[in-house]
Amino acid sequence: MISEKMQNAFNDQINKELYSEYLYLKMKAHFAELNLQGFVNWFNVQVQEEHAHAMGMFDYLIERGGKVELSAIDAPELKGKTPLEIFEQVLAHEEFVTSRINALMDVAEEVKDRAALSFLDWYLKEQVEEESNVGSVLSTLKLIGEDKKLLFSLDKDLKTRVFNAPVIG
Ligand code: OFO
Repeated sequence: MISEKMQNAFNDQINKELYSEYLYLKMKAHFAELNLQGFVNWFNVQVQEEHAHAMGMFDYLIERGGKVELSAIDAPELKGKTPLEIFEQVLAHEEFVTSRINALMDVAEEVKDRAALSFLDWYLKEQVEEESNVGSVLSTLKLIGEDKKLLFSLDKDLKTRVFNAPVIG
């Protein structure tokens, strides 16, 4: 049986993953307004990934005999309008999520929950990949600057991203 402290930490992270899904949905809608369909696709994949991250923890908590507690999801806010500003926000958000996964692992260590530690290892690796993916789009956006032709070419590239349902844990 999972400890109450570990259970609460997982429930808190489920909320954060669902917030991530919500934030990326907001960004998807923003790019739909700009009619940048490749960006829309990129965020659509991101939304599905975040949902999978939340559900991975949701199912794990149940498997461990814990209780899922769903709390209110904050309304997401955009901190800018341009693709560059949006991706700066995405990177900052992913760095925040990485810090929360680390904090969750700290709790697992504290309560000596080795099973949870091993489960969370997948999330830690996923965060490295997430930060790297986002960082790569951000670097391209910095190179593009104000060049609209290059922006449309990036938009075309982002259209090719596909969602592969992750095998978590
Ligand atoms: Fe769940 O990885 Fe992004 O936030």
